[in-house]
Amino acid sequence: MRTVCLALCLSAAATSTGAFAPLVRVVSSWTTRRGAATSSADAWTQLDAEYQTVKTATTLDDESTAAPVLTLYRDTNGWCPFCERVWLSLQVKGIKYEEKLVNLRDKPEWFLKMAEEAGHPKGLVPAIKLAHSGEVIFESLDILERLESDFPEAVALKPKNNPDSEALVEFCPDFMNASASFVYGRDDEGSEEKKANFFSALDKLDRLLSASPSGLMSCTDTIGQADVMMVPFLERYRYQLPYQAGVSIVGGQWPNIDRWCEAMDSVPEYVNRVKGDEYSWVAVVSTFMKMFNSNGTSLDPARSLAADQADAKANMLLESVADEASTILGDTSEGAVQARLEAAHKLLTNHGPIIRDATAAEVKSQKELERVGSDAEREVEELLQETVMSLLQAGTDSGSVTDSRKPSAVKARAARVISSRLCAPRDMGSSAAKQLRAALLALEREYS
Ligand SMILES: N[C@@H](CCC(=O)N[C@@H](CS)C(=O)NCC(=O)O)C(=O)O
Repeated sequence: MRTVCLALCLSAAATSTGAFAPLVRVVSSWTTRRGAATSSADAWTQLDAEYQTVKTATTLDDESTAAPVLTLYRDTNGWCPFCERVWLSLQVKGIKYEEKLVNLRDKPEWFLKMAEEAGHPKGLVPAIKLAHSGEVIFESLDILERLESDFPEAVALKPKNNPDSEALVEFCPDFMNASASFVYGRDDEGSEEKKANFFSALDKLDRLLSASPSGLMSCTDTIGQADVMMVPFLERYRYQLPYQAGVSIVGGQWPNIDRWCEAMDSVPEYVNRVKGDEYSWVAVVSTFMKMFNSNGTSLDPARSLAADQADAKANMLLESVADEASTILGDTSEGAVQARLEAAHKLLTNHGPIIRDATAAEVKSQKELERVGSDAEREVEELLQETVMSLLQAGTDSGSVTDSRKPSAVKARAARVISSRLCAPRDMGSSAAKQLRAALLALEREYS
């Protein structure tokens, strides 16, 4: 699967230089080419051919074609923190896996049967199935143990003879308890005490992290067990707690937590596929607040203000991507090129559902985001085709030359809707999402 190969691709790609020169020749004006296509299907076929050419020019020969050694079962939305632990471990260890996504609101029969047979009738995710034996393992921590023992040749995550890192692993359960009790129980009794416990857990985490030369909890240059166990939770707290609870865990009293966030943000296996990005976490805050509001659907004034602030921040984040679009799309690093290919591939393989979502009359999520109307399917399709071309041309000479565009309010609106709907890591990795948002929002400005 492509997601599995990406990390390997990127690290090996760092050694190849000048691989992108052919791109200037392979991509030509999309408007001219689309004009020659006789149908929308033809246009997609042409774009797919362009994509294949660019991919061949930029993908390394040593991309592994080995069969997956296990299957990972994780949630469809990419929100489950326990799945994220296992997912990230697999990426870091470089273990080849395939994925099966499980809709937690309507679990498939085959998954429940598999869980029952494995002695886990509740059927919680994550789970893995080993290809060689068919053994199915549930519970994130048990899975992490098995990945460590069953794949001794892969990168080890458990600390060895590293007391500072061991202290961080040991502290994980206490930190998780103190944080969960505050974050998910702050409206119950004893909220001040829960907050004090959470803050002293953050103090301790910061103190323990001060011993790490790299800033990571592994206390080495590569991420380890404590990083993998904690990041799914700290990622949410970092982006959502300012709105949900008026607490910022970064940018204030815990400098080593800041340092850890920075260190994690430079780990490709995390950022390129597994990480939930800031926009996605902030954009769902108001929905989560309404969903978990004990008074039904109307929020009290303080919560309502916090929800509005989160929505405003989400819009600001999109605006800053729009402002920086040319820099983002002009990035010719291997990581950026692979991210653009990932984004282009998603549009090529998934344009039907994206068009339906952008033009739907009745929507199930982000209901406040007004869609473009069901009569605009053709324009949305054209916009997506132009976006693919812009992703393939970005960073090349052709990328800086834009076709002159007639203003189109529908296309401009569609570009905004699709970037707002884009959720990392549900739809793609955060690096690919950044490139796709930049391409869409640059087009939004051109069409406005
Ligand atoms: N202790 C489990 C917890 C897993 C868990 O709670 N998974 C949730 C998703 S975050 C789930 O599957 N929920 C579905 C359900 O409750 O039916 C682990 O570490 O793997």
